[in-house]
Amino acid sequence: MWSYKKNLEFDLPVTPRWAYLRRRDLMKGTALGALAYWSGWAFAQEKLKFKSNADFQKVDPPYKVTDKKLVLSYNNFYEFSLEKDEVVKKVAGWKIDSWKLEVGGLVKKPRTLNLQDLTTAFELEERIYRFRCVEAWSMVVPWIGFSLSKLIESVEPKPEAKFVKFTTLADPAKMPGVKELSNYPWPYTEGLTIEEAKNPLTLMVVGAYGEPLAKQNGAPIRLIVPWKYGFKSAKSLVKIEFVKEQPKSLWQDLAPSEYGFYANVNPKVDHPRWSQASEKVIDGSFFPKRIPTLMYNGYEKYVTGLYAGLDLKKKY
Ligand SMILES: Nc1nc2c(c(=O)[nH]1)N[C@H]1C(S)=C(S)[C@@H](COP(=O)(O)O)O[C@H]1N2
Ligand SMILES: [Mo]
Repeated sequence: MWSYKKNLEFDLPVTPRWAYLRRRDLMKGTALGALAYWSGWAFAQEKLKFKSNADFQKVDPPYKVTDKKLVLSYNNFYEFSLEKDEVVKKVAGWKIDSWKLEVGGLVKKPRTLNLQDLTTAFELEERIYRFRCVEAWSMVVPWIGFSLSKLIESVEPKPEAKFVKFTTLADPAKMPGVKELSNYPWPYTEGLTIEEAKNPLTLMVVGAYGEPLAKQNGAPIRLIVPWKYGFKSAKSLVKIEFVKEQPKSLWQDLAPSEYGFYANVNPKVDHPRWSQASEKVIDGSFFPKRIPTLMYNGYEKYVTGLYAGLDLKKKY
């Protein structure tokens, strides 16, 4: 048995390396692009004094980066299919090239980002995050994106803005799940408090594994909130709105007894139908390992300040 405690000694269960990527150069695949990529990487590492990735790879299973092939083929994306292995096939004919992300609501400077803006308007970084689905499985993924806080700053929320509502695409013509699951309250929506949205861990993701985000992972842009159950990390966003009241998500609407607004990873509070005390590591094996689940998915020290008044034995 490996010792779990040992892992907690790592300063960050997040990324040991944050890289500031110049994606356009990188995507061109030029030598210069590669140089910018790697020098940016080294620079960030030095500045932030994180542990090198080589060390990181030696630690026990929960921190091993998940094989890219698994992240690309084991997906929850109900707009396409309820079957995890079907999503990758069903996104094949779906086109995302005329994408628009609208940012508005209670803000002074609403804006609309087109596909190119998504990867150029803000500095991109790579972060390796643990990812824990409410279904009690987990992965570790090297995402590329920008801090949502930067986008929030740029639109200047009004003081009345207390929550952020995220809306994702629901196109019945291109997304078979939207048509088939006709009792679902589409579109898929999610919400955060404005403090959660501004937390430095909250990422707007446009890539993974050094490449643009795959459609099955929520291209061209998705949310990643690593201390919450995976369903909060909405894929293929078309709208971000600043609102006064707590927004109701698709899952709260569909199954309020099972899915709350906060949905913070919490090993002490079970799902009504299964335990949340441990999780299956998605490693491609027939009998995957189970590891203990950590409070806030291991990101406790970054987020506890957000939940000072909450009783952690209760479901939210
Ligand atoms: N629009 C949308 N976003 C979504 C979902 C979905 O069905 N539709 N599933 C959620 C759930 S339950 C999980 S676990 C993650 C899965 O992300 P991945 O397939 O990239 O691992 O996406 C989340 N975001
Ligand atoms: Mo999930």
